[in-house]
Amino acid sequence: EREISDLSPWEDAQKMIAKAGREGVNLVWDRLKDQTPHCTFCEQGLTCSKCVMGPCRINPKGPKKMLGVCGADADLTVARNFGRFVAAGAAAHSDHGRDLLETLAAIGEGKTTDYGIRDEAKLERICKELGIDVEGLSVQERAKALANLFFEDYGCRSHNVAFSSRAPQKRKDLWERFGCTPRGIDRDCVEMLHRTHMGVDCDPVSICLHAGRVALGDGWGGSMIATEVSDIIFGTPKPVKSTVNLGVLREDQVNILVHGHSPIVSEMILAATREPAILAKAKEAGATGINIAGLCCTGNELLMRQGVPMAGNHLMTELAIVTGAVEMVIVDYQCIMPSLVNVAGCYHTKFVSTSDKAKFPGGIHMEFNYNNAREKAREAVLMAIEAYSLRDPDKVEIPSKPMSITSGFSNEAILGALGGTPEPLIQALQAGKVRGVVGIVGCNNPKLKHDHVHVNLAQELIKRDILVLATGCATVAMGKAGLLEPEASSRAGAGLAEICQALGIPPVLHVGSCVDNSRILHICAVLANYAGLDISDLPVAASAPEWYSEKAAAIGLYAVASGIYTHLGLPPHILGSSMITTLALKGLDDVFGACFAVEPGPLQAAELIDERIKAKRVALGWPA
Ligand code: NFS
Repeated sequence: EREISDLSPWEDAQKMIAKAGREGVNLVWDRLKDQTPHCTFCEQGLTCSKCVMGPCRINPKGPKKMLGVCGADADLTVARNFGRFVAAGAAAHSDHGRDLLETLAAIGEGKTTDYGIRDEAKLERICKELGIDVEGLSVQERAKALANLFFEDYGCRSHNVAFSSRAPQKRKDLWERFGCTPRGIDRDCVEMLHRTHMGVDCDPVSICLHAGRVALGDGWGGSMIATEVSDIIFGTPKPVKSTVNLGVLREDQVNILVHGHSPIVSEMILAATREPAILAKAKEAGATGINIAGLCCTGNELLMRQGVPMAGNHLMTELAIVTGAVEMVIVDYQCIMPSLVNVAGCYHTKFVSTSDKAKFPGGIHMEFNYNNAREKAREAVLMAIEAYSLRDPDKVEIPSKPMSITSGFSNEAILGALGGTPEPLIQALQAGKVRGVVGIVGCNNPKLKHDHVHVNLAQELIKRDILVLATGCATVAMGKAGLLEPEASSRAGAGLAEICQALGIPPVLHVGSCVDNSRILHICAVLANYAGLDISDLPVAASAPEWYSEKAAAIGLYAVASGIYTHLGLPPHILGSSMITTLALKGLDDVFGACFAVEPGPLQAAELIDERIKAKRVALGWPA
């Protein structure tokens, strides 16, 4: 039996878990308990239900069931499952990117007045970077030309996705050598489904290398397109102050939570809450205003660009509703637990879905598109205002005081703070004031104590003069621990503290949502290109300490395939194959110059990462 204090270290989470218990609300931890112990075949990746001769469970130790009905052994079964796992994650990021792209095309073709271009300079810069002749083209024509170029990246005729041109030449050569150059984003995902159909690719290593290609098509393709096009449409982030935890909810206001991933819907909801006529309605209903706060990555998108407060990360999504203070949760897609509809049903909370590809029975569906988004957003906010009168004050408990944070560190902002060139950062790295840079990214997983690994790993790394970049749900953990404020430099080692104080920045920089891990790839490429190195030569690493999702697996794999050593707090379902496990933990080093490490303990993980950073520094002739 796990005590509440074993589930989460935070006051807001603990109080809401207790409240849910009193009010009979079923939570993710209850369901995990019911599901434990898990099927050991599934845990090891040794089940196959991809055809109807099965389903099969492979027992590599034998003597019976060593092969599936088709003859697939443990290695092939694990590889097929993992390949599809990565492809699903890459598909999710890339399809999200496609929605931004379709919006960009609609702007370019004059089909929408609801959306426009907020960062014309970035549009121009990226057009030029990718070889579009912008001379004489209007902003609208540029948007259209860039959209058309990116649409090609999704198809099957491009030799490589456009942004792979950002990678160092050595990296691109290596991708060519191993057949990992990402071609079409959709093509490579589809090809993974094809290869893993019964009787196609029966070589586990070949499937894994293609998984690398699929993942690279996400990192340098779909995700990077999502990031850059979001900046073009909604603005490139600049440092901004905000707040985090369930204390951002307001007892005296209409609370609307945006949840999901794309900024397309959440930006419109935010805009609607700022309209005077709508605000007046909220006041008529007895509220002092409308409070919008974020969950998960669409929250990160609004936080980065607009300074909108974050209510919580993945494991806080049910608990946010348990406060009884939320009038509406409005979602697009990804990481939205289906249970939220039931939790919302225990309170007065309206649950609204907005995408035709993500419907939730029991919720309210309001389909948003680029023609009706502004109107639909108004409708939704008015519905939330109506719900305010249904709030039961006896059920309301806002459990904590908000923590303050700084966000908005896009690469443009980081390089801007450095005077427009990576030179000062290279110098700091060379001198060992900043010994390395680590991206701590990804989710929460109820199998692990909430945010525990995120926070303790980050604290340990900054102590060792390693700068941390945070994205996704890791961000909320960092914020709650006070690590996203410049004052946290006092918790860093002397060298990192000096740099942070000189620049007025925190030792943990929030660089965005999960698709914005592409910003980390990009800045690694900028550093490597500037120093004439490959990414795998740099003293950098990544960590997804509490990951759960297919998307996180795609991110981990594109990081490794890009040359970035990557720590995971939990293994993917591959342990049933010693061949694939050895490949992941060692063999990939010989292919990509980087591999995975699996370690649930934060201090041990910090040690592993530090060892790797030391080795890279020594190889460069820099002080360890
Ligand atoms: Ni990333 Fe962001 Fe969070 Fe995990 Fe889900 S919200 S896309 S997948 S849970 S970090």
